[in-house]
Amino acid sequence: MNPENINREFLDEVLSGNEVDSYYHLGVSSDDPIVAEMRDVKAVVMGGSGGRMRAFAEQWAKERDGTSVCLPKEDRFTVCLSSGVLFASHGMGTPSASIAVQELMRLMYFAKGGDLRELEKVFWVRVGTSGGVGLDPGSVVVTTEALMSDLKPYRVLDGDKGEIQFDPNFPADVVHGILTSNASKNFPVIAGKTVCTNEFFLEQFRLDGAIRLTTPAKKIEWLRWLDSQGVRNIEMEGAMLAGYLNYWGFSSFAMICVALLNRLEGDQVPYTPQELAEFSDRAGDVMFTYLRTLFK
Ligand code: R2B
Ligand code: URA
Repeated sequence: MNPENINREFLDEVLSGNEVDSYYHLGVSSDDPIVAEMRDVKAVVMGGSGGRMRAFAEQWAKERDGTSVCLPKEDRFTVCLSSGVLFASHGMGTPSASIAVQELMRLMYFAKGGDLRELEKVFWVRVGTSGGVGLDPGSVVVTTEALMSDLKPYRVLDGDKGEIQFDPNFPADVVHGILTSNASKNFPVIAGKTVCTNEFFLEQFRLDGAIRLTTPAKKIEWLRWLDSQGVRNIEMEGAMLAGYLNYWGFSSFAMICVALLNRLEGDQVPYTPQELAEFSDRAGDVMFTYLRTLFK
């Protein structure tokens, strides 16, 4: 961990009981009894949709002969504690997901009593959907590096003083572990770079938005450039996720996304809810296969 990058000025006041931390968007506070039950959490699994996270938590509880308890306030995010794993939704896009990730990091710091050796053992993973770059729909991508649409790392504005940049890398040993534990799946599971955009239509060079700022030729040029740089898929949260987890110095985290379509062939996501669920389940399947190896 990087203790110098952890906001201990605030977080240690909470630990010592001088302050109560309200994880406002998660709907829980540091003095809530359920937080004490999170002491043994080994993994935080995140995904965009609350319904999917709740279903994952129930699936995990059943598999582990345990129970799943979800926090009562679900109007922003759904968070369920299930047999040593926290399943949490983060909504769509970096602004939403950054709130979930920061509150979950604070929550884990408190739940682990500020013990950095215990905190470091927590495995973080985002399971999601994406647009593939030159991939067959249904392929699963394990991200090696997540960059913004200009292939530069995640940045936040520093007022009028420029930008602050974050580390875009995902730990290579975890990527390797996910690939090897999933070697016998009957669909492709590959490693590659991921582009993380701030917009589903404009920054992903779609031709089917209400607003269109690109042309078919410019879109293909951007996608071919991504392809030539080793980018395999496009989504909307990964660069921030890698950046924030690297900032605190976590060493075990990943992003696993199914490609719903090949962007070189189109922009629309034309599937029925059932087909979509089947594709999304593949990312969950890959995640659970790896998660089980951590609970052996
Ligand atoms: C993938 O899919 C969502 C947009 O449809 C977004 O949250 C993402 O990263
Ligand atoms: N999610 C994205 O961000 N882009 C896609 O094309 C599909 C899912």
